[in-house]
Amino acid sequence: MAEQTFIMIKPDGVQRGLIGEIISRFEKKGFYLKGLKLLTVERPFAEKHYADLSAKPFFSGLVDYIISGPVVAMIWEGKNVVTTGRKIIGATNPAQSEPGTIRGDFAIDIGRNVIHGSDSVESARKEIALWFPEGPANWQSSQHSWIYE
Ligand code: PCG
Repeated sequence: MAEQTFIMIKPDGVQRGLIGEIISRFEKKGFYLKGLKLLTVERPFAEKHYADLSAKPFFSGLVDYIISGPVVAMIWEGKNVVTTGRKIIGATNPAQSEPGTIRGDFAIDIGRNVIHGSDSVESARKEIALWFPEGPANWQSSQHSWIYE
């Protein structure tokens, strides 16, 4: 199966009207959207998603932020999508994100960094299983041979 990643537009990205812009960047690159939902998650779910960070001092603030409004959860698919998706998103701290990246263009503070993307193929697998227990959508793009050699 082609590589997949989990991408989430956080509540600030939704409130600021960035959903279309963000989807557009992944879509125009040539990645395929294989899952999409707008939902508000509850505290235990957000704590599970960020379980690896539970010892960090910013953990409870991070969870408050993620449950503060709806998020857009997505599965994106394509060659190298985990690493390339992280490049499209930019560095975690927007102060270090390059212009041209999503965070470089649209964010200022690390605690309001608009978007999340899985940091490895293994985290992607876990995050997709958590957010999309029903699995990805099954469709193939008719543009495939115009994007891949
Ligand atoms: P994300 O979702 O890519 O991965 C973990 C998240 O924790 C990160 O984006 C930030 O939203 C958040 N985060 C990481 N480091 C810090 C920090 O030092 N302070 C705050 N407030 N949030 C952080």
